[in-house]
Amino acid sequence: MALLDPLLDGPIDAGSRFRLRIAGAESNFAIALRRLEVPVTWVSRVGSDAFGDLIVRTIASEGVDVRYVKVVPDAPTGIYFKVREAGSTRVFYYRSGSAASRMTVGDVPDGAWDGVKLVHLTGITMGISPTARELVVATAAQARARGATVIFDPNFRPALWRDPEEASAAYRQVLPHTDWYLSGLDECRLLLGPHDVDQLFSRLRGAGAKGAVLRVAERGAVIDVGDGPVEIPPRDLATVVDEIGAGDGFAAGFAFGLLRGWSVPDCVSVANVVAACALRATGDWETYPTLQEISPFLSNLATLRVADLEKN
Ligand code: KDG
Repeated sequence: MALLDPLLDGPIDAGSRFRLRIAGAESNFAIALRRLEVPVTWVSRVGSDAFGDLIVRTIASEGVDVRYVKVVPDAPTGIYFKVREAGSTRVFYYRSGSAASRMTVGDVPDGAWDGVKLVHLTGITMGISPTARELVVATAAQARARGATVIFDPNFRPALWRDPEEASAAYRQVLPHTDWYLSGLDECRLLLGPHDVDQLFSRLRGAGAKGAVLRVAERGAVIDVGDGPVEIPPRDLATVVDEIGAGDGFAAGFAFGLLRGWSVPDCVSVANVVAACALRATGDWETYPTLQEISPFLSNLATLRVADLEKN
């Protein structure tokens, strides 16, 4: 989407000024992972308008492969606004009937699967239209059939659903194909019920997810290691300017570790670092780190392999 990001905190009013940016959960993820030097392809639809053009150009300029993005003349690019007040950020959308909402099974052609090791999908795409929802389920199933790891982040956005139950029922269609379910703890409770962490993990497993990681804001994230949940705290406490985009950065850091075959605690440690970088400015993705920026941190991870160091 195009993002209109306010220059000042406070309610929107006549004369409010905005910076034009671009953002969206999956493209945020794509940029974050690409900055960690992993080849990434992003698939979507944008309108053939100035915003669509800006989105494709910006994402391509980060080195993400955009060859499968469809630029369509019959629907506009979605837009969203942020409002930052009282230390937190709200978003609102103008995306009904957007180009992305026209996505459908078939938008991920066979050629897009060459060499794919990991697929990242979110519940936002499931919320924008029934055809986009089908695409997410079909892509997860296909990824599983092709032996790729599937990461699913529900990214529950209330504006896109009648209620959490509707969203939860949709997400359940993806869980049987999901290797890693990454979600906020509060979000998970909203979707699955007010359970303790152990019960949430067992419900997610019962619904088909092979593994799950629950983010707990400044405390980092909780993982399920079989004999009870374990919290992996972040290295430092981050200064929070704007929290939007942190979850996508977390997912990208986690994916980076998975692709290198690292232990789950190490994957979460990298995820915490990338997420913290997203918090330090108002854009969703602009402050995601490069591989070089985080390599001093990576060299302290317990399972880092010499081969990985040599690659860099
Ligand atoms: O996770 C960040 C996203 O919420 C943001 O980039 C916008 O994709 C977006 C959405 O639908 O809220």
